[in-house]
Amino acid sequence: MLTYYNHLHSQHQGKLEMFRGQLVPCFEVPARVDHVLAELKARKLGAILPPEPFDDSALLGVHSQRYLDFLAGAWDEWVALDPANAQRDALPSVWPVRSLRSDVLPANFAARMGLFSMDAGTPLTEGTWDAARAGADCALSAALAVAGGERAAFALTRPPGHHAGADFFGGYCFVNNAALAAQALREQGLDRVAILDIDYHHGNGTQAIFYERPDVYFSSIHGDPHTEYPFYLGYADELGAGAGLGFNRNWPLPRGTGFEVWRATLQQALAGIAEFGAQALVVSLGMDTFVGDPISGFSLQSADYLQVGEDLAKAGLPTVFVFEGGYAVAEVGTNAVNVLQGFDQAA
Ligand code: OKP
Ligand code: ZN
Repeated sequence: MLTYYNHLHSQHQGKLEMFRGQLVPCFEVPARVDHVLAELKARKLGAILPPEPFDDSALLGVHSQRYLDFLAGAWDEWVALDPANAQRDALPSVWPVRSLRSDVLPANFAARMGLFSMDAGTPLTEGTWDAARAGADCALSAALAVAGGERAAFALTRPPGHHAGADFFGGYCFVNNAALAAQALREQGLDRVAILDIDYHHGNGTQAIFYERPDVYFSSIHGDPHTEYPFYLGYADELGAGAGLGFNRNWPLPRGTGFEVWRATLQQALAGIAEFGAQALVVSLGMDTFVGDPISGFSLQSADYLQVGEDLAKAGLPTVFVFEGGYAVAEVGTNAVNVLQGFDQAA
């Protein structure tokens, strides 16, 4: 397994997120990726490389120009409001819900924070853009490696990406790395690309980006959005729209779901991907399905992840793994690398 490691990931280090009326310490911390990196090295899973640099235009296949411009300049705008802001992260507090306009770009910074976001749990920090931008390079590098003949590659990066849409951040995500990888595979000449999202949370951003497209099939197994974040997307009746109808599948499962049911669902999702005729697979690899995850509700055990990797390998597709969630920090390295090792060991 070839790994592209985001050496700038720790530039994004949120302090506090809004939760039940309080600001609480962020769950999405740099140590998550540090543990995965350490475990990859300990098990000698393969080369660990810095990403190739890609031009900013590579992000435009997935994100809007005005959103990327906002992200790139947001920190400086935030500090310009008040020099004391340099000591605290930026969080949104107002949003254009139904009946309010999102076509107008307000001059007010708080108004634009809300326009380009979906929750108050995703702090934007001094280094957020640099970290997220380098993460995009990792995802694109992994996709190009796989398009060039590698069996698999892993984009080891944070912040995660699958909640980020074409023009919004949220759910700890800013740049949609999995979507960038899928789009890059398409541009490398693969006609049919599948994204399998196995993070505990529905990949609403990825789904939305490809919802009307028949060339990128999106399938997600996740906690039922009736009770779990992101709440407003991820239901089983979301099958795609327009030309994309039939190319989106959601597999919501109740809190408490264990490996037996989860794995049977994985087999169904993989059957759909096979039927689609995918030529390459992008896996949004969230490790928050783990029983010990502090913000999630499934009960997979560490050893189960070896089996997950093996099951993914049986799809027989060139595969890009993109790191997403997983907040049981002490175990996230073991669990993530179990998936990758299970994949590598399956012939
Ligand atoms: C990101 B990814 C916990 C609130 C959780 C957002 C969850 C984002 C998960 N106090 N809110 O999919 O792992
Ligand atoms: Zn998650």
